[in-house]
Amino acid sequence: MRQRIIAGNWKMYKTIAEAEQFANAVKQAELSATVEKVICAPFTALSALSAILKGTEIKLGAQNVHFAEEGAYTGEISPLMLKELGVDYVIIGHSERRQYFNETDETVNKKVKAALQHGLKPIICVGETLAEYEANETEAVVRRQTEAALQGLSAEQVSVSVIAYEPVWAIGTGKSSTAENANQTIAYIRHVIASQFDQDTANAVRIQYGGSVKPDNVAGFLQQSDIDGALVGGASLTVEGYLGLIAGA
Ligand code: G2H
Repeated sequence: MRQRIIAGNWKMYKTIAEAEQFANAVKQAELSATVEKVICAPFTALSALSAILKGTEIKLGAQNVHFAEEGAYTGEISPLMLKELGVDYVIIGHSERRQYFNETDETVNKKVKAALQHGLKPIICVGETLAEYEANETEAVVRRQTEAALQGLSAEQVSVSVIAYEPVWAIGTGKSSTAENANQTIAYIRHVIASQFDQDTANAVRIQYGGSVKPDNVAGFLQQSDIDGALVGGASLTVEGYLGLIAGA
């Protein structure tokens, strides 16, 4: 049985004060124990959130990491530094990073390996652009991205990783994929993992859908056979939204 996982991806939103206000409010709420709950916040808010969320069921995530432990990499944050802050999860290879910050399949793979070596669980993002979708290349793209991201990992490392399928054309646009379409692609990703590793590993890995998920459509996605959760941007930014997503899951 795969535990469902709802992860908020705050992107470049919220000051420390705003993050603290959010966490103090969410902490008071009754949250479903069956769903794993994660907040992926900007680096600057991680320390404050870590202190507030300590001892709660809400886990902390970052949105990027460098692959080296330390070094002359101006402006970067290492997996060791995230671990020290009490971070459990890290988003790797989000399409915004692939699009605006030259993230490649190769750097994604290096970051995934580094995260796992330091006890951080990666949330690995894959997904096709609108042009690729229209050219019927969805399966080829998610196959390439998934195989590259997981290359060189052990089956055990893959089992604790999370994949997020986010069709780029559905991100922040209000256009979500249909639950059936998303499920079909996610089942295909599981099939890719079964070929690359084995069926048990493919059955263990959790695969989220992401792209304009909201409290009122999250249940439809999670009812599908292969969708184990959601990675949510916009709708996770308000306390009501985040609680609604968890309740809906
Ligand atoms: C996709 C998603 C979160 P949104 O980027 O990763 O954002 O839910 O705003 O489409």
